[in-house]
Amino acid sequence: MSRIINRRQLLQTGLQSAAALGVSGFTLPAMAEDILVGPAIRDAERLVALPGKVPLIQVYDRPPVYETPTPLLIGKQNYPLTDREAYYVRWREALIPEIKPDELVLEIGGDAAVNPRSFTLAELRETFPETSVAAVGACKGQARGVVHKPVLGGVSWGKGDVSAAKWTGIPVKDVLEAVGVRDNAAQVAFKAAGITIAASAPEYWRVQGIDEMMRPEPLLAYGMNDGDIPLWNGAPLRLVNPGEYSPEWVKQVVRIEIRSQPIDNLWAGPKVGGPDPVRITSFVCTPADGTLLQVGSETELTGVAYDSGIGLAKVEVSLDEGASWEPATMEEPYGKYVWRVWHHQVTPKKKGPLRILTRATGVDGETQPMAMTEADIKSNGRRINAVTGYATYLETA
Ligand SMILES: Nc1nc2c(c(=O)[nH]1)N[C@H]1C(S)=C(S)[C@@H](COP(=O)(O)O)O[C@H]1N2
Ligand SMILES: [Mo]
Repeated sequence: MSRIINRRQLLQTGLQSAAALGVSGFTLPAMAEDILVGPAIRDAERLVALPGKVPLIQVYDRPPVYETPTPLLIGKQNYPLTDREAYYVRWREALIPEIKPDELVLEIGGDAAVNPRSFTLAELRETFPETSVAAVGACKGQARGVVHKPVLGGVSWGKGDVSAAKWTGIPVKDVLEAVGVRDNAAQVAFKAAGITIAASAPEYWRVQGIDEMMRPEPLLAYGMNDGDIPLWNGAPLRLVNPGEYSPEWVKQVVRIEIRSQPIDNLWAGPKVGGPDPVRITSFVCTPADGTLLQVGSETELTGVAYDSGIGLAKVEVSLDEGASWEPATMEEPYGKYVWRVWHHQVTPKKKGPLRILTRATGVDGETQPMAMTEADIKSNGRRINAVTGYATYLETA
């Protein structure tokens, strides 16, 4: 379902929608005549399949915003990565074009580029070395729809606005160096192909600092889990920045600008983006929230834990609100930037609601805070990793 609302209606109801789309923090410019957006419709019980995807939790249908049910996060095809068909989906575009790999032309320019030029995908693949990296892609505001009452602003996500995949592509750095970076370069801006839901800002741009983009990790990816990237996840070319939150991982990149000045664009915001490392986080994937367990019978919890690439030392589980913790069994790491799967056996002793807390600790001693901080709440949970926020609620009979 979708609808077009006018400016007056936008003022009445739309600002909430705008906030729900993650544009809170920006005042919509006076030119914003229309914003094309459906109502927030998240219902964890209602799964909808996009073409080529398995049924996911539909948070919005327009623009497409779908979260992965936690039991599907750890996939089968490239264990423990998420299957391509189950990887979560998040767009601000009202119009998402289908671009075939041989149709893509990537333009590179900007006032701080020495030799602006364009590349076809074939030229990119011939010119630059291919590399792969497996990484967790975590939306900011992960789980924000379930961590706090009253519900925080922004997209009301559950826990599944995160996934893991192996991305194949070419280092951004190599492409920037080939074009030439002037000394006054401050930021790199990435533009998507589609048209956004905001009439005042139809182009979708995101920016990263030049230093951030000259690191070896950021990739322009054209492959996912040894196959093609699904349209919904940004085919034919997307930015991937391992270890960093994924709002800047622009999908369907068609233009890159190396700039001396910040770009004026609603979505890019006034600031130069990054670095923005993923905070240490853990939660239970199976059984799913709400599952009914039998008192006295053993159940295996399986979950994930991840950070920005520093490394995990342990994951612990508490059945008594954090009074005592038991260590979970961790699987071997798959890669520095990917989650680690862990397991833990529990035997519920009494009937009723059961709240399970999990806590990951890094090799540097960094751990998840028990509760959300004021700063977390003020920022609408944009980088939330509180233990109580990711609690799992089960029922026992
Ligand atoms: N073109 C485009 N790229 C985008 C976005 C978008 O709205 N449009 N959203 C960003 C955000 S906020 C997230 S969390 C990730 C989601 O990637 P996914 O849809 O592959 O899960 O894409 C990023 N790249
Ligand atoms: Mo996001």
